[in-house]
Amino acid sequence: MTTVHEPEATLVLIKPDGVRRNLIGEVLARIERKGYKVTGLKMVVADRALLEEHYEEHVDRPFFGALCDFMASGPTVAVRVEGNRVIEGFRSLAGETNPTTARPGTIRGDFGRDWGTAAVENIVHGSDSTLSAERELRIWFGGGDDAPESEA
Ligand code: IDP
Ligand code: MG
Repeated sequence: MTTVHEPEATLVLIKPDGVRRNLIGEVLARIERKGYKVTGLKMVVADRALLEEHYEEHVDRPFFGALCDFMASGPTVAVRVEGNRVIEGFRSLAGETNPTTARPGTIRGDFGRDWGTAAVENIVHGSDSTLSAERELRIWFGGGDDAPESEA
C-alpha cells in the first residue's frame, strides 16, 4: 500500500491553566485514544525569553504581555506527539482558540471558558504547520525535531 502522508511530529503544550485544573491526564488520554504517540514529555515553568520566542508571531498584539504572563504563571507540560497528519489532527482535537465558542467534544470546548482574563486561557497549544512544529519542538525540546528529549 502506498503511504501518502509521512509521519510528522507536533508540539502540544498543556498550558498553566490546564495543569492547575488537573487536566494533564485528560489531554494525554485524548491524544493517545486518537492513536497518536507521545514521544517526548516534560514539565517546565517557562521563562520569559522562551515564551517570547515561542509566541514571536504575536509580539505586536495588545495581548502579548498578558499572554506571556499567563504562560509563565505556573508549570506547563510540553509534549512531543507523532503521527500521520498529527499537526492538523491535534488542532482538531483542541478546537478553536476561543473557548466560549469552541465546539463541545473538543478539549477547549469541553474544559475551557472565558474567565475574564486579559489572556485567553484555553488549556492547550498545538503547532499550526510543519514549519511551526519544527521551530517550536526545537524551542521546547532542543536539537532537531527527531532528537529524543535526553539528547536535547
Ligand atoms: P491558537 O492557540 O489557537 O493557535 P493564536 O491566535 O495563535 O491561537 O493565539 C495564541 C494564544 O494567545 C491563544 O491560544 C490564546 O491563549 C491567546 N490569545 C489569542 N487571541 C487572543 C486575544 O484576542 N486576547 C487574549 N488572548 C488571546
Ligand atoms: Mg497559534
